[in-house]
Amino acid sequence: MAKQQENKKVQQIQEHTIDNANRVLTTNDGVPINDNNNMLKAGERGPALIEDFIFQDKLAHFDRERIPERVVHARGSGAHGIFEATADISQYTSAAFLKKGTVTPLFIRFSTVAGFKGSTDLARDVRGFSVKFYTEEGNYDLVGNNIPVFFIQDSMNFPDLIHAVKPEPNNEMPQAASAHDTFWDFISLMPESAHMLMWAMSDRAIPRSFRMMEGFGVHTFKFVNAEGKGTFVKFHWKPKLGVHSVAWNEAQKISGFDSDFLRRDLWENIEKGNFPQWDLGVQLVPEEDEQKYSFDLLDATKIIPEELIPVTIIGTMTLNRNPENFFAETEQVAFDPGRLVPGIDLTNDPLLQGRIFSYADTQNYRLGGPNFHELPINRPVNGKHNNQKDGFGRQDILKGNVSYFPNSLGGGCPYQAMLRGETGFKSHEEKVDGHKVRRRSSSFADHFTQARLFFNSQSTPEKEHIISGYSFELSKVNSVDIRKRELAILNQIDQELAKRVGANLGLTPPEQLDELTLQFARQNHPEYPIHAPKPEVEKSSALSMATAPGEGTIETRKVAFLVADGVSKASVDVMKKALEAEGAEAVLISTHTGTVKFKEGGEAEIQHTYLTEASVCYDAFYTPDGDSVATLEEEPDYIHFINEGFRHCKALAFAKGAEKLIADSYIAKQEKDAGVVVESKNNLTTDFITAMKGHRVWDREKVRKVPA
Ligand code: HDE
Repeated sequence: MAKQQENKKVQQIQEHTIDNANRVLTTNDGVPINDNNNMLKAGERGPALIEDFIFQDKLAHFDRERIPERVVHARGSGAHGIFEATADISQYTSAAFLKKGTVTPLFIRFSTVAGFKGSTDLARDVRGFSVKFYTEEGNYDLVGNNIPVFFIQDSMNFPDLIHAVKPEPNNEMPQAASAHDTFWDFISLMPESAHMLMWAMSDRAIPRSFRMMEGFGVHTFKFVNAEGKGTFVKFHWKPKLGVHSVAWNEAQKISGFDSDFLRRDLWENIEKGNFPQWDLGVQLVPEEDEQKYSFDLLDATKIIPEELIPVTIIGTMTLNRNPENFFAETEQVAFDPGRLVPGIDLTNDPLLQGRIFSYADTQNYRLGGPNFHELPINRPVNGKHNNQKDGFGRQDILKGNVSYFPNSLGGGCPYQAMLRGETGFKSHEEKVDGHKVRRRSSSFADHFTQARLFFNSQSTPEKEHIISGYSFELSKVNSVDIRKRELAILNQIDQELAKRVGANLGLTPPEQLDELTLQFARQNHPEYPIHAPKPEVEKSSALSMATAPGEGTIETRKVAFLVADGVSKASVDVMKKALEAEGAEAVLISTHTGTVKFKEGGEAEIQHTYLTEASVCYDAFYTPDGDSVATLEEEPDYIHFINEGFRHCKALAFAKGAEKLIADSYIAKQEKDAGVVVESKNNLTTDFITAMKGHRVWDREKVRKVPA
């Protein structure tokens, strides 16, 4: 296991960690068990006896092993790590963990939203990106997503959104998929979802790795400095490995070959010591500028374009340790955007406000009562001291006879921070003056400008993928009315987009929004549709994965070396060495497990075969020289491997003697392709590495005719 970093949280968790090595098996009361195979019976063939407390102890616990899965974000993967603050931002926030140089332990959980706990990792979906910082001033949870906006603006619509996207209630289908009628019915009646849908239909919703995703706090929050001055803030996590996704056809196949693909990728890389890192960045808006922009900062369906307000990096997160136990840590971790620390506060974003109720409420139910804070993964490292007591599963043992405030018998303790000249958490003082209303602000009424900004900011292949994404999803919708309703929304964003999706559905996009859509939108904005204000920014390179930061590394990328007995060791080694120097990983795939025999003598261990692995689990492919080439020529699964890798626009390299294998594949039909590296014409290693650095040769899709 990778070396653990020592910190307070690691120590705290270790105190609760059990090691069974050299221990006798006991009951839950610690009584050593003599026989764990047989129930207590009246005679060898007789009935079981009710007095068998050992059997009861075992079965009663087993019967209660399951807890409710999370109502959303049920499927997740966690890791421990640290955050190091690297910039002085004390003029904006007094948060102690953001003080330059401070190192804070943390736990992260990535998740999909719609699927059940056992569903696939590569569903088209938003990914949760939740971070719990165990700061010296208590736990701070930044519970975000890998997409910076959300489907809806007001919390009141959340249960409906989730009911619409989850499997349909009559037959519980489909699993972990938004491509069905109820989702698009809801979405097409809610034009405020237009921007989020654009992201969800893009490749952002099918990440190559959790390690290669951006994270966003989504809402606008507030920093508060020592003088009590507030500054609006949006949080961004920027991955050091760049932002990368798989292709949709690939995602569907990965789901079949390895539904744990993203979980495995995270786990294995942390085990190997490839600790993933993200920079934490902030966009800061002075309070005075709250009303300055064409969009409302409190509207969670809007971003602040980075061209308008740049992202300032304030620290780095490193994930360096896998959990010891999935249930105890990843399943029982309880995130809550209402876990704030001094220096960070909420805003009046109506989506954020509703979350403040929902998370603690759901934990109270899911984790069986009010003492979930005492679970090791949730405990603050600075201890908790209050007068809350009792309840199911209480673990802390409170000393003394005082459990109320104010008191004199306990010396007034635990004391209120202000009574001893300390600050503690103080809500930011903000003037609030209004009528009690159930209404939507008119500043929330523009639904299409930023959807258009997103679409316009994409590269050509990314646009094509968005068109395919909508076409796939809407083709799975049975109701033609719903399809048309959504096409009308697309038509408000971009006519070409609507036309292309329409053509795939055999429909002409309606000019105007559907009457039903208008009817619903007018419930919030009677004057709908409004004349949208002119945006400050019409194209943003930060929104495209093709231009997002972090490009150009192949660190931790997995390259399949396609071999068979008789492969040349020299040909394997030269590429392996070059790739490993760049931090990539070579994985030998052969016709059988065990070992592969080298032409020069000697052998190497094989973990994967053409039967057990598929091209979709790899980033690039190399076929070395040797007698293996003759075997591969006869191996249909090998041909399928390279055809499919080619179809998914990945880099392929062929050593000289292996080049003839191209003739048996569809690669032969392409004239020129920067991602196909052949030793006779290229520099085998450096050109292959350059091709891999581009992630994918998306241009290949234009001429793709590969039936893989
Ligand atoms: Fe959540 N969300 N959410 N959500 N959410 C939950 O809390 C909820 C929203 C997000 O890894 C639940 O502990 C409401 C936005 C993540 O454990 C629940 C609303 C964003 C996770 C809940 C939202 C998120 C959750 C289910 C609208 C991005 C996984 C289990 C008002 C900023 C946390 C749980 C983890 C989980 C409610 C909207 C992100 C039911 C009511 C916006 C990453 O409390």
